[in-house]
Amino acid sequence: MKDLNVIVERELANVEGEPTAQQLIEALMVAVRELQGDLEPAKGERKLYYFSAEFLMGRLLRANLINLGLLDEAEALLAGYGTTLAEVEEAEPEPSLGNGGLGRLAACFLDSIASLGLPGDGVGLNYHYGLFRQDLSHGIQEEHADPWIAPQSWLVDTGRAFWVQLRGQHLLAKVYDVQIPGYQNGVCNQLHLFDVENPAEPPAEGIDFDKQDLAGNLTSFLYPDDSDDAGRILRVCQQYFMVSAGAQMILADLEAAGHALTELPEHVAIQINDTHPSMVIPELIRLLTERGIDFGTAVDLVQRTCNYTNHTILAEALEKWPVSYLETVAPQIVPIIKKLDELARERTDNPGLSIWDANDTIHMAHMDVHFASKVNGVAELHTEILETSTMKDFYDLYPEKFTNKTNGVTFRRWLMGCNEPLAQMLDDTIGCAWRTDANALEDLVQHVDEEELQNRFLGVKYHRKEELAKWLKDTQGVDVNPDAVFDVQIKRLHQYKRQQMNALYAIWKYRQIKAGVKPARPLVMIFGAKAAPAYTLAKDTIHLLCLLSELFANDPEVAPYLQIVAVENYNVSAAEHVIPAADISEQISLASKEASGTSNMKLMANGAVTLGTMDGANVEIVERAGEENAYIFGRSSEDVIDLYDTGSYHPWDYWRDPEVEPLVDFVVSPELLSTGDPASLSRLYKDFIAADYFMALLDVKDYISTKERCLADYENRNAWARKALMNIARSGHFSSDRTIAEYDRDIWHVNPELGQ
Ligand code: H53
Repeated sequence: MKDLNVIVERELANVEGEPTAQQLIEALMVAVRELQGDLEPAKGERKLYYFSAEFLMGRLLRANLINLGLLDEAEALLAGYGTTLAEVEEAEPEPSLGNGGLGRLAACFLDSIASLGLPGDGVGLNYHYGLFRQDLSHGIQEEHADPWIAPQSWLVDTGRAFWVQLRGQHLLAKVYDVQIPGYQNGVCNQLHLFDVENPAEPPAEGIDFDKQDLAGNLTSFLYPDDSDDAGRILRVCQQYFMVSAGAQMILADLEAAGHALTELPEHVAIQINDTHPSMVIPELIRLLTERGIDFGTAVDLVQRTCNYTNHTILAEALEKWPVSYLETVAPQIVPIIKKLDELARERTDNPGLSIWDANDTIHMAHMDVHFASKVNGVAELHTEILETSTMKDFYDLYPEKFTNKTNGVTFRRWLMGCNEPLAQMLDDTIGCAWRTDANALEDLVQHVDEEELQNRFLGVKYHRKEELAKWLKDTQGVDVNPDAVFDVQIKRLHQYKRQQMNALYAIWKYRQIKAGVKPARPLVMIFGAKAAPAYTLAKDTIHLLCLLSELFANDPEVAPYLQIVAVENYNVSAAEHVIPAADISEQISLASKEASGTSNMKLMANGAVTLGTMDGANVEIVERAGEENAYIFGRSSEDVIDLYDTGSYHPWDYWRDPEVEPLVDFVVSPELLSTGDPASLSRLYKDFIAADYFMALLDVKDYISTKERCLADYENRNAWARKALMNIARSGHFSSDRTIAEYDRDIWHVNPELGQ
C-alpha cells in the first residue's frame, strides 16, 4: 500500500534546504495522483457520460485529500515543515474551465457521482487559457489570458486520441483525464478533457487570438468572444470537436467492453448539459450509421441514450446556429439534422417546434427535446415555467419527458472543505453523520434555541470574517472591518441578476449617510462577478460599482459606515474565502429569470441569511428555512411573466418616483462623472430610464426597505444566529448527492445496486 508521506518524501528528496510552498504543493499533487491512480472506477452495466462545455473544478488538492480521507495526514506532514495546507494551497493554480453556475454544478455533480459510487465520467474541453483573468485595477474590467496548466497539474495524459473532421481538416483530439475520487469509498472516476495536438502560445496581451488558426486555438479559451461571425463559428467548432471525440470515445469503450453497438442504451447514458453539447445527437447517429446501422435504428438508440438539461429561460442562452455555420464546420452532420427535422415534423405540425426553421436556423434545444429521453429543469419553479410557458408546446407534445431536478452543491467542498470551524461546530453539536448524509443536518433544528450554540456560531462567523479580511488585504490590499455586516452578491454579472439594483441600494445608503442618517453598524457590500467580454452593460455595471467603491472609500463621512468591495477575478478559490464569511446572501434576480442559482445553496449551508426574490431555487430554500428566516421581496414570477406577455412594464412609470429618481440620477452625477467614463455611465443611465429590461426599478423600493429591515434585525445578534442556524439545519436538501440520486433514479439508471 502506497503512503502519502513516503511519496512526498521521495518527491522532495532532491530539494536543498526548506521546500517552498510550490514544491510542497507539487509533491502533494504527485502523491495524491499516484494514490488515486490505484483506485478503481465505479463499475456497472450502464455508465453515464456527462457532457459539458464547462467544468469549474476549483483547486483540487484539498478536495481530493478530503475524499481520500488523508486531510489530517497531509496537515500533519505540512506541520512538520512548519506550514499548513491553507498556506501552501494558495500556490495551486486553479483551472478556469467554466464561467459560473453551470460549470460549477458540473464539478459538484462529478464529485457526487463518484461519492455515490456511480459509474459516470465527465466529458469536456481542456481550455488552456480558461475563461479569462479579470483585472479591475483601472476601475473597469480588463481581461487577460489565464494560463493555468503548470508542469505539475491534475491532467493525466491518457495516450488516447480521436480524429475529428472539422472545417475540412482532420484534427487529433487528445484525451487528458482528471481523476475524480469519491468520498472515502475507494472509487475514482474520470473527467475526460479533449485537447488539440499542438496548442498555440498564449496571446501577449488581452484574450484575442488568431481565429483562423483552428488547429492551434481550438482549445485556447472558453467561449471566445462571439460578437462576430468568426468567434461564433469558433464556438461551434469547439462544440463539435468535443462531441465528436466524445461520441467516438463512447463507442470505442462500448466495443472494447465486448458489446454490440445496438446495445448502446443498455450500457450508456448521456447527459447534455445545456445546449452546448447538443450536436452529440446527430454525431452519434452519424457514427452509428457509418458503422452499418440503419438510420431509424440509430435514431432510436441515440434517443434512448441521451437526456437534456435546460438551465435557462433566457432566449439568448438557447443556442440557434445558422445552417451555414454548420455547413462550414461539420457538413457531415447537416443531412442528419435535416432528417431529424423531418422526423420531428412527422410528430407535430407546429412549426414553432421545428429544428430547422424557415430562416435556415437550427434550434439546438428543439433537437434536444425531440430526440432526448428526458428533459429536466434545475429547480421546481424553473421546470414549472418551462412546462407552462417557455416550452409549453413541447410539454404538451411530450409530457412524459419532462422532469425536475433541483440543483445541489457538494457539501464536501462547500462546507467541510471551505469552513472547517463550522464543520467542527456541527460535529460537536449533532455528530458526524451529516458528513455522509447532508439530511442529517436537520438534527440541528433541536439546538437552534441554545444560546451557547448561537454564541459559538457567531464566534465562528466572526473568525471567518477576520480570515476574509486578511485574505482581501493580502490579495487586493483592501481593509475591511469584521464587525461590519458582510453583504454578499457573488455570481456572473448579468442584468437579470440585478447587480445594478444592488448598486442603486448603495447609492440610497450613501445619500442617507450624507443626509446624516448614520447606520447602527457599518455595511460592507461584497461583489464577486465577471462580465462576458462583449456584454457592454454588464461591464458598465462593474465600472459603476468600482466608482462607488472609490467614492465611498475617499469620503471620510461615509467610509466608516459603507464600503463596496469588488473581489477581483472572482473564482472558486475566492468563493471559498467569501462564502464562509457572508452574513447576507443576495439572491435578487428578477423573478422567473434565474433558473436555479447555486450560490444561494452554498451561502445557506454556511449560515448566511437569504435576501432575495421568489425565483429559482430561492423558493425551495425559503420553503425549507422558513419565511421568518429569510428576507423576501419583489414581484412574483407570475406577475413578471404577465408584464412581459402584455408588454406593460415601462421604466418611466417608476423612475419618476421621488424616491427612485435621485438614485437613478446619481449614476450620471458630477460625483461619478468626475472620475468615471461618461459614455459608460450614460449608457447605464439611459438603460435604467428607457429600457430596464430586467425591471430593477419595479422592485427597487421594496428591495431597499426589505434590506433595511434585514439590517435592523441583524442587531439582535442571537435572534440572527438562530435564523442562520435554521438555514444550515435545513440546507441538506441542497446537497448534490440528493440531486444525483434523483438523476440516477429517474433518468440514468446506472446504479449497479439498484439495477436498471
Ligand atoms: O446554471 C446554473 C443555474 C443558474 C443558471 C446557470 C447557467 C450558466 O451558468 C450558464 C448558462 C446557462 O444557460 C445557465 O443561470 O441559474 O443555477 C446551474 O443550473
